[in-house]
Amino acid sequence: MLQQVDDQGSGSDDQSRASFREDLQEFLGREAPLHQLDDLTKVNPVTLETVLRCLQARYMVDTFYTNAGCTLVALNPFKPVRQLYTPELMREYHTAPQPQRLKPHIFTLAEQTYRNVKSLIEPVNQSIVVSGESGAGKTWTSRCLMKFYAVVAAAPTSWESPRIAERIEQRILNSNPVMEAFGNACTLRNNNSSRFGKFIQLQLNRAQQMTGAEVQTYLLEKTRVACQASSERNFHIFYQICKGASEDERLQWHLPKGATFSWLPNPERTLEEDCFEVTREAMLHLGIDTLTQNNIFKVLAGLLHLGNVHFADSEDEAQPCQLMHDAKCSLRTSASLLRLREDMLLETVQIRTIRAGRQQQVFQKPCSRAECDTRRDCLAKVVYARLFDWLVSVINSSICADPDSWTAFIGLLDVYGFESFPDNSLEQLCINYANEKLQQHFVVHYLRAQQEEYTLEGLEWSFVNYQDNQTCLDLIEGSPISVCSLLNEECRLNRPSSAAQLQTRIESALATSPCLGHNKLSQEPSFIVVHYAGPVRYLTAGLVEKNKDPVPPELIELLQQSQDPLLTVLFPPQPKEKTQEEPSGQSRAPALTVVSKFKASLEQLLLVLHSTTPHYIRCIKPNSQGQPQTFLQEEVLSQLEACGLVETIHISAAGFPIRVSHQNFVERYSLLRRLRSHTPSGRHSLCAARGRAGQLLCPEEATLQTVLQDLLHALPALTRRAVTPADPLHCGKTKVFMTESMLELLEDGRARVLEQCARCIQCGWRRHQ
Ligand code: AD9
Ligand code: MG
Repeated sequence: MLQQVDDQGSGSDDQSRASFREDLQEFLGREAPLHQLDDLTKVNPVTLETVLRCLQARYMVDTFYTNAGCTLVALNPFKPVRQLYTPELMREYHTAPQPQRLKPHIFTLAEQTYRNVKSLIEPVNQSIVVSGESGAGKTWTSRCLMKFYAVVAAAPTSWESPRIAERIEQRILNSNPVMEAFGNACTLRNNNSSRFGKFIQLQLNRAQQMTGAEVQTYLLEKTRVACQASSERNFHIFYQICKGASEDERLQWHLPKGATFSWLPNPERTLEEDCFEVTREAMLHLGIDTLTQNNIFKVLAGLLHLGNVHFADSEDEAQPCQLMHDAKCSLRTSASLLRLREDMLLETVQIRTIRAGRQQQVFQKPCSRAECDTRRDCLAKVVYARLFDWLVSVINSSICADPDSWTAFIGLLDVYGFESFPDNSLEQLCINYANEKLQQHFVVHYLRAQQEEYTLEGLEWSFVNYQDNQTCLDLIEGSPISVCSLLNEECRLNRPSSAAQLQTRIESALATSPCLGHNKLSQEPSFIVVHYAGPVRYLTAGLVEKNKDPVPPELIELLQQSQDPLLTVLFPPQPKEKTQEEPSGQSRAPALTVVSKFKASLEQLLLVLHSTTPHYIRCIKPNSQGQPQTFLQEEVLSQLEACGLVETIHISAAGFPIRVSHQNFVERYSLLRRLRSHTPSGRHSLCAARGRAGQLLCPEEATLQTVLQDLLHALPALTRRAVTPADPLHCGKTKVFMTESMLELLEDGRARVLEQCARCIQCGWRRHQ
């Protein structure tokens, strides 16, 4: 867990934490008008308790957004707050000369991000990273951000796109219900939990209009199709088709009312996410016609019936397992819905084909009951995963803009939040690994990079301690030995090993890692990783198999023979695999494991994020029951500790988020000096910030120095408000650093000069444009 930053080091930490917790109750009980503090950098002193107290005070008066320096904290209201997300409010934030003067909101951050695209901030591409634990509000927030851009960045209506539903912004918004229907599910933590990661790039043209978007997804939790933890559900779409199908469709898809399916647990729970009509409507607008939709739902119904195909233990190992008494009908229905031959479907699940020896001789071996179950599940998972990927590609082809039609993008990242269940497996390991990577991006990009850059640029700066999660990442993905490398090694060696052996291997190979927790109490073989957000126990049983994620080739060959139009697209017939024709003795390259693929995709994502100017929203869950008006201090506290919010506030309070190269600075602001000729000259007093700039001017940059001196003289007359010491501007060795308020002043001044110049023909204003 994150250590509180204190000068005494960690020795006194436990003690101070205990007394802190004792004092907390009393402290929070006191009445204080803290709800009016919009920025946590203004609480005094900035400590966990003051921050917590401020957030609680605001939450209780229905104020859900608070600035925390460079981050925006979003508390989940757990109730509809309609007036907070109206198009009118969006426009208000969009048109405000200084949106940061309005109440903190995701729209302030969204607008700032939008303006950055066009301003001098380098690089132009922007990203908004929405983080927080499961159920904290990331998906909700990203959806609202998309709606904001759909309003403010909409291209003017033209005769070409008369209907609102056909407009690109609307199509982009329509991708949400479709992706959530197929990729979200009800879990113990969240009724609408994202079971995949999503990065959407909103593409903008030179006029800052949204011309398209592109979605990239990360590792769908496909095991959920065939296996759901108790009290959890399958993906929403399965419930939608069972509850929302018409009588006619029920007949076609063999989904009579009241039918029970093993893969459809807890159907009696009705959620607001069970809205089939919304999904269908959105699919239609994305170009997925009714015929194709029906095909998709028919295949899904086929999978549900496949889940009811159960096997009995075989008494004779040489004989295939028999179907359970009532499974014959399910098999027949499933085969007919998937348009497969019933006998082939059964045989492929029951009998394994083994190719061995130099000649790749083919042997057939009946599977045990457990193996039959695994093969059946695998069939469903591979169909669902390919269907999901196909949907994403269809969505992309419907919303993606021509590369020539856009010049910059705003990326929105919404991944599955940190998860810790009583039993965790490879899915949670990947989810939490992704969250560690994002936390590191934040730490590296914002906290460390900011401090290092100040040093390099020769700025005076007092350093703030922060929690670096590199040691945890080393444990998960480091080289040469880490949890991932050990799992991959087991897959490569393909040796039979028990869950207990795997636990021993992990614990002994990684014993020196401070992030490997002690696993004394657990009955089942497992290991503990101490994540930045808390310790998580991972069961070792099944980890290697899940990491291999083997798909027997016979299953794919079976699906390639389906007569179903959709399955034909998902499983096109392939030319004979090359390896089979290779000279005997040459082994094929080992298949990539799940963690290797996931690691590669995360690295790709981080490369993109690093190439953008990032903005951060931290979603916080005020209570784990999803209750409105309930702020559980201990629960919020652990989230604040986990994300290092206090350190962020410390750094932001003293930091200069805007940095511009000398050249860009001079190019953009040297025209401010012209103001002298337009204002009653000689009457400017030195601005309040002059002393600050004076200390920091770099002598070798004569032009820059002149520009700075001149414009600091000019600013008071230029701006509509006084320059104060809270608007510092520092000149480093290669860049100019400033606060957002200083940038605002400069931009304001620039706009006024251009305005004046536009009226003054003599000054040849065109030159400034
Ligand atoms: V997970 O990591 O995908 O499991 P998220 O995405 O962080 O999680 P989500 O956005 O799905 O959480 O929010 C959970 C629920 O909180 C939503 O279904 C809403 O019911 C509720 N929520 C979240 N934000 C808001 C809000 N701003 N206003 C009202 C909200 N309700
Ligand atoms: Mg989500």
